[in-house]
Amino acid sequence: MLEKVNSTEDLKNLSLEDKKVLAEDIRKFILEIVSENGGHLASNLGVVELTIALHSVFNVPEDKIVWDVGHQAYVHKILTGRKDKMDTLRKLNGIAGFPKTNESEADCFNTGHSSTSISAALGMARARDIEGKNNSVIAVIGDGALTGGMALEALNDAGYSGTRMTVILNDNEMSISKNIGGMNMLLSKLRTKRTYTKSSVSIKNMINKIPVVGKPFVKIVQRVKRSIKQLIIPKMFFEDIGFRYLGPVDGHNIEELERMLKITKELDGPVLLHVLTKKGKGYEIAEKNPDKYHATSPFDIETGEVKGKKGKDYSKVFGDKLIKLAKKNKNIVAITASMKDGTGLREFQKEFPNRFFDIGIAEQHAVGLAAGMAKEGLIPFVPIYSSFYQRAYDQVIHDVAIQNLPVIMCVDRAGIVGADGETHQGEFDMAFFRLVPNLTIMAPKDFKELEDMMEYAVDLKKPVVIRYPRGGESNKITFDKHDEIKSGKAEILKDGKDVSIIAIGKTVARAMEVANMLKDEKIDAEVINARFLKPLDKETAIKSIEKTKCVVTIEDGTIIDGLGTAVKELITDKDLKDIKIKSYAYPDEFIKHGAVEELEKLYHQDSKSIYDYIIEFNKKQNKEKGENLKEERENNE
Ligand SMILES: Cc1ncc(C[n+]2csc(CCOP(=O)(O)OP(=O)(O)O)c2C)c(N)n1
Repeated sequence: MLEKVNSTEDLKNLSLEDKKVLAEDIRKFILEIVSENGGHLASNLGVVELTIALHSVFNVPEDKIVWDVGHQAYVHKILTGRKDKMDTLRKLNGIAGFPKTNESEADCFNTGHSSTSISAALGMARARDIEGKNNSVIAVIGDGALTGGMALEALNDAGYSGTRMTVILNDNEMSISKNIGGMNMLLSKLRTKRTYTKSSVSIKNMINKIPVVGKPFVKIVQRVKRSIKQLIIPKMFFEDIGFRYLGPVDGHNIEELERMLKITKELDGPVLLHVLTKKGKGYEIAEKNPDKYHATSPFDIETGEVKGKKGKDYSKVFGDKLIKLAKKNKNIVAITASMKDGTGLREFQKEFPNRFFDIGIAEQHAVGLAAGMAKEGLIPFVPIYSSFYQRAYDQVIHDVAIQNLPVIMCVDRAGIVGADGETHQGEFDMAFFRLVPNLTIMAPKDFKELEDMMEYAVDLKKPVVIRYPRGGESNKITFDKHDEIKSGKAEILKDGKDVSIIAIGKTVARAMEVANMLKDEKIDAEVINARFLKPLDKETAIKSIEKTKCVVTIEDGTIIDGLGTAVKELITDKDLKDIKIKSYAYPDEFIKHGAVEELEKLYHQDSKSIYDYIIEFNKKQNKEKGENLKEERENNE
């Protein structure tokens, strides 16, 4: 059936039975693609029928479908003309893992971060009304994403505004792991609404049968009736804030879904359609472990086993070390914004259930909460991915830094992360944290240094940022030397006289690699592991730069306002003369998706590019030196 469907027009011509066959074909197809390329599996398997129904009832691009997070948009991509390119999913220059307006006009809005869809959809609906158009606007949001503050802000506005739009709540009871929080409690009541409605009817009947003796009793009965209704028909939450609530509907029943979607199309004002789906639907291994197959590396379809050995990574090292620290210090607590697996906290939760807080997809709240805890004497560790720390920027400044509170902000997935692309690349954290007063910012060169930095951070009793990359240590360079971490002190890993290479975090290994390559060319590089972006070890940097007169900085982040900028500022501030400086960092643009190694080459951040530059520079310098000598000799003659 999938062969016959190349567009949403083809889909609309299918019978219900054909659509059911199509759903199974799509599942197989997604399984094949994701098992090869890696990607978001369970969420996509869960929305196959929903997406078929949406495209059967609505017409894109006139109608707008905004996918929250956008990780579940593979089915939408398959149905909107990208089927034949799906084998390039998440690859360099291939189909992106998230909606992209520049990829297809069917993608009406870029997403990647959670909880943005209702705001964007409401914006589109208001634009439609002002422009006098008539199209439908739909936000598809998961129950996990609904825990994000921005989604709740948007519901608040949309409900009150009365604007015609539909919010489809795709409720699978899961965020990446089990969903949590008060909103989840409300949804679990709604999920069983039919039974509640039945009991509501019988209770009403019962109350009506009570013989009424006098007016006061009638009033009491009425009040009781109202409060029982509130209690047993929880849909009232959405209705009370201005939405028409429909559902819950079986999200794997295409016929039922289409029927309900047609109703939403006809209704005026904001509608919330509650759809119940199963994450991983149709692939038993993922159904049983939806968290493991939320996002996955390539895997074997038969066994579900992830292909290629996955070694230890920074998140695991972080989680293990945190347990050790927490055993020694009872004030240490951990907070996650719905990412306990990604950030390595699963074991910590088991070990210290009372000192672990999964607070939903709510990065702002995570940091605000940490600030409150720190104020009262706790030491909160808050691991959040670099790109999601963007959400909590004001909380870092307003709640943590101004009050100089000892919150330890661990920036996981810092730097280029690869296949998830521009919304997920962690290229900005050094830049946006560097300008915040009171922050100490560090990045470790390897696992051991991450552990040392965590210990140092606990002792410091001030706000600290520790950034570390996705994945593991360099497999080319290992470090034996680990100087004690001292405030604002860099570490000289190799003495040299020809060029100073100053690097931070993951790129320190690259600096060593380049230095080793340069040895063969008789170029003697000094390698400095900066360790601290802030405070920068100015003394060590100046001493080295004055010796070599040539400095190369390397960092895994944007060119603006990172290590390179800090060293340039130093050279200008100290008025160091005749210094040549070259900074390796990512350009002032959003970095697209592709494998990390490919992107490093593409943006000339790999060892070979740095090596080539230094060789070229050295040649030029030698030539200039030669010419200067020649000139001197001629002048003397
Ligand atoms: C701001 C932000 N924080 C964290 C994430 C990581 N993340 C991606 S999907 C997801 C869970 C989403 O759950 P839900 O909305 O219920 O969708 P489902 O996958 O269950 O369909 C999380 C936490 C993100 N994309 N954006």
